[in-house]
Amino acid sequence: MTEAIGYELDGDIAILKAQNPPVNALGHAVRVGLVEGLERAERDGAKAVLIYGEGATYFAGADIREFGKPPLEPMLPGVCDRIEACPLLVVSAMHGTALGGGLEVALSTHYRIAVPATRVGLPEVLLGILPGAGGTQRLPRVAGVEAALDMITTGRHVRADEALELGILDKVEEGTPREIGLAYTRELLASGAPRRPVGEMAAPEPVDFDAVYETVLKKGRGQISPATAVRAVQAACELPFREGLARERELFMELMDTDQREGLIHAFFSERAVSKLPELKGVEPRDLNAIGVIGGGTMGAGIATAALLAGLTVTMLEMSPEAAEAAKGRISGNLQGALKRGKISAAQFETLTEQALTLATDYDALSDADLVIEAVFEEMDVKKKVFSQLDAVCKPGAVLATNTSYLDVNEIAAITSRPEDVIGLHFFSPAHVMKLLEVVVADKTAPDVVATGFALGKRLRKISVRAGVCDGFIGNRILSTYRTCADHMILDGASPYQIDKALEAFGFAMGPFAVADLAGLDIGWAVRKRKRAEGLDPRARDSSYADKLCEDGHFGQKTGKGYYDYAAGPKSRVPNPDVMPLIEAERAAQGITPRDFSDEEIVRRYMASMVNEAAKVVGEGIARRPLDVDMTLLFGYGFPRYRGGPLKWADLEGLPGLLADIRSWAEEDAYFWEPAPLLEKLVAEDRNFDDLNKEAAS
Ligand code: T1G
Repeated sequence: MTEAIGYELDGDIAILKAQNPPVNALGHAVRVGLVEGLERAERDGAKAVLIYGEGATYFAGADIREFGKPPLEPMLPGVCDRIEACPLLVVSAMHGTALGGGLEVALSTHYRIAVPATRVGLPEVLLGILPGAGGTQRLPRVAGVEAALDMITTGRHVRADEALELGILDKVEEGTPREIGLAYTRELLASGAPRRPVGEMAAPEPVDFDAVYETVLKKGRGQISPATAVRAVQAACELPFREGLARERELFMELMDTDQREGLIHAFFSERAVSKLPELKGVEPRDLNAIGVIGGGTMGAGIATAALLAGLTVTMLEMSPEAAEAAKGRISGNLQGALKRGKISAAQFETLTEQALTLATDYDALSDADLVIEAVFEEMDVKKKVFSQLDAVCKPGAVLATNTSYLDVNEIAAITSRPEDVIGLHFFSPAHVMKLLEVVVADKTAPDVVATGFALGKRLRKISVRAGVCDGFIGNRILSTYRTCADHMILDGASPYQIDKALEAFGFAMGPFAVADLAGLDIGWAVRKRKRAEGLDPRARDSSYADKLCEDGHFGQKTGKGYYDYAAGPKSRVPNPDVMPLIEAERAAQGITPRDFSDEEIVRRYMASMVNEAAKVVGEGIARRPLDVDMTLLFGYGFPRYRGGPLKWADLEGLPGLLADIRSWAEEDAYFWEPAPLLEKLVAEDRNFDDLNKEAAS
């Protein structure tokens, strides 16, 4: 027997307990242990076998770290078939999260009991694959086709009470998995319950699979695993069980061999690795119970809402009682949304707005706060005034944070007597919804202040990314570059609408011009004005057609018109007819003869500019690892998850080809397309961004 599976005999019952922390992943040793355990139970003359998991959970799936490595027998489909065929009664007792291969193992046992807090699911499509150990054939037989299609194409985790209703579970009982498992198995033996192989159950009633396939494919916006999974479930209805399993395997192996699978697994592990910084090993964060927020506009109210929902007490500071009440109104509005979605109860709503939230108009109210986040107007003088006040009133050891999205955090810190306590915490709007948090580390920021920033991020369930100080940190700096690339293509002949269509086909929820309309064209306008005031490099291409749009009062969705006209509502945008004449006039003024762009070229240039700037960001140490950039773009800039992020995409595309394209475009614009030194270095050394991620992890 392997250590991964413990074996005991309790009377007539052989107990197989999984001991593979942290999540009892079904790695090779676990699979071997399960098969050997069954054989031993049969040899020992047991009447039944109970399978449960020690620690946090029942099996949470196949061991994802084994993907892409040479397969080791027994493989999971074989293990499930062996369990189902076992002549003894086999029972699963579940707790925690029985996911993927874990639920497939449970479905291959003859009876399933669980504790009430258990979640079950087949989330394989979220990893770019599909259930590959019988889940697409056994789940429809116990829960019906509709429920199976819903669970398999969404990957959602189903609560125990719903799983009981669906017939996935036979019983739900309070207690430990071992206790309820043993009691239930004895009950089954006493009642002479028969073995109940799911594979021998009747094939489920079919549905219109072509229609389901089309709907799921459209919803995937380019991700193919959910739609492919529909065809596997279809096989459960149309083919005998064994042939259905073979069809499932075929489709599983097809998906295993896709870039999307690589992209999604990169995203899975990177979102867990991004907040684990080697430099913070052993560094304890400071206390974090009471926080202050200065400025109750959209961002400040969103930050306060996220903190309240995370169980922190919040003091909201505004310049007047009216402004403070308005801030409270915004926060209540946000919390109403959480109430509507069932995230909080009416009683919790009351507690959060009436007890956990305090309004103030005097800085002294922040004297006891553990951490204060400033979210006031994005102007250096205003920020400096705020931080001088904070420096005067906040207790020693309080963390002073700025939510600036562009300004120099070192300059802000220098205005205080305690720059080591100053950090940037860059939230994204709406701050109580968007997952990304850039933790901006200034030159003098103390390690335990950085650790406190990450602790807050974890508490707010954010994806926290460490960023160094530069104009725009990681995300906005890279955004500014690929947006500039789009503007250049506009000048040279492409249209905003063609560019948006091409990037949406690539997988972005919205193209750059639709995003600009959503965020507000006045933001980009203010940035262009600031950069021009600071002095643009004479080699930089500039254009003013977007300024004219703003001068005419068109700021996008909030004014009803921008690049698009939203007269018929945000969802039914149509091109604003005023835009193209402005662009054509700009081209004429710059003496540019427009040319055609293919969608491929648009995507290639757009992505290459993103990758090139991202390589500069990593090369300069603004981002510690390439995966930090990937997670920033995934969780803050709508980058399609199934592509893993821009630098994962670049690795899959091949860095030499990208660099060659960048060098060829540098012949037409050496300033914008200056190749990133890191990109040149990696290509010269035949390495890629993933190599850097691995080195950083070792
Ligand atoms: N394989 C390997 N490592 C895993 C893992 C897995 N399946 N699941 C989690 N880990 C690691 C994770 O990287 C982290 O490591 C630690 O465990 C704790 O995880 C044939 C082929 C179970 C809900 O998709 O959704 O079965 O960072 O931080 O928030 O059909 O992990 O500490 O080094 O996420 O409490 C299907 C994936 C696989 C489930 C727990 N299963 N896991 O969440 O902890 S495909 C899944 C999760 C499959 C078969 C196919 C979550 C969780 P580290 P954590 P958590």
